[in-house]
Amino acid sequence: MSARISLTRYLVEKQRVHDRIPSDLRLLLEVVARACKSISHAVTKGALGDVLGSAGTDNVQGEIQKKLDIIANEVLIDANEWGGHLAAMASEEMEGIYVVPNRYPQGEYLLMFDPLDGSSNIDVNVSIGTIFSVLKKPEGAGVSEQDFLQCGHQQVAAGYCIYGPQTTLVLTVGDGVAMFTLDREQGSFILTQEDVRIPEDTKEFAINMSNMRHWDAPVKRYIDECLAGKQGPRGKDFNMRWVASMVADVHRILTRGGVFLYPWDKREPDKPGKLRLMYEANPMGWLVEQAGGTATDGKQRILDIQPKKLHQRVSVILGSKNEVERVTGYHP
Ligand code: AHM
Ligand code: MG
Repeated sequence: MSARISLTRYLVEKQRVHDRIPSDLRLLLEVVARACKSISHAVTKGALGDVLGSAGTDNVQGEIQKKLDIIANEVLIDANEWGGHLAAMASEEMEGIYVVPNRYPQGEYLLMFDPLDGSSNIDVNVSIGTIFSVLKKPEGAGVSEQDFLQCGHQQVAAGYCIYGPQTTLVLTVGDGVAMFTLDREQGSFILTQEDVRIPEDTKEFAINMSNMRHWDAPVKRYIDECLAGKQGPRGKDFNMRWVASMVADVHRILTRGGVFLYPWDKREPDKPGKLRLMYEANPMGWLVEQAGGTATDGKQRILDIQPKKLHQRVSVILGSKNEVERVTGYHP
């Protein structure tokens, strides 16, 4: 029987053999994985664990919080605050940053997360997930929100954990993408795929079609051409998928290719998009690039956008290289 490689062993080897990550970052990733395991347990319990439904509160973005949004946020904070590897955390569910309390040692990393992505799918038993991004804290005393405002290309680790038919942790530390499936009997994540690659071409797109009348001309043109199929300018039939959990849509793209779009639209013209740059677009953009795909906002590489605010929103087009380049090329 070939030896199963656990996430712990994978990370130890990344540190010891490949000298790819320092021990503090290894610990951080182990702790995030442990928190995801615990969120996965809560998700699986569903109604039996009284975790479904609304919490009756709004988050900083004015979105109704679900019970699981809050549970997942607390699990991640409780797991990460005492280990000494972090200086501060930031989350979709918290307005400001969470500085590690004085009673614990301060580390040199910053962790950002969307604790429960795909909130609208929680109660209907469809895949959801946790997205995370890790940055190095800039030199200097203390820690502030400003320290988080780094471009996505400065991330030192990023990933997500999808809670679906399987619980799968997907990770990059900048040398490719690896996937780990949770073995529930053993209680550990086991390496199930390395060197994940996204095919450069695809016949599958993902977009919320109900917003079509609000789109800008370049996105409308791209989707119109896909819909025209074999008889249209693309000369091939396209398939469509939209899970409405970014983790699930990105996971499918990492698995079999495709293109994902959540573009700016005219519903709220002052907002640059729906998805958040720091803890959704940046980590997903980096994973996609690490798997050979491309991620842009229609004009520029997502990872090169200089963030101005923690909860900044952004237009997102990512996935199979040739499709993302095509739709980006349609933008003036
Ligand atoms: P959330 O972080 O509050 O769950 O919102 C983000 C989600 C993404 O996972 C998904 O791609 C998108 O919102 C779906 O939006 P819509 O319901 O407009 O299709
Ligand atoms: Mg989200």
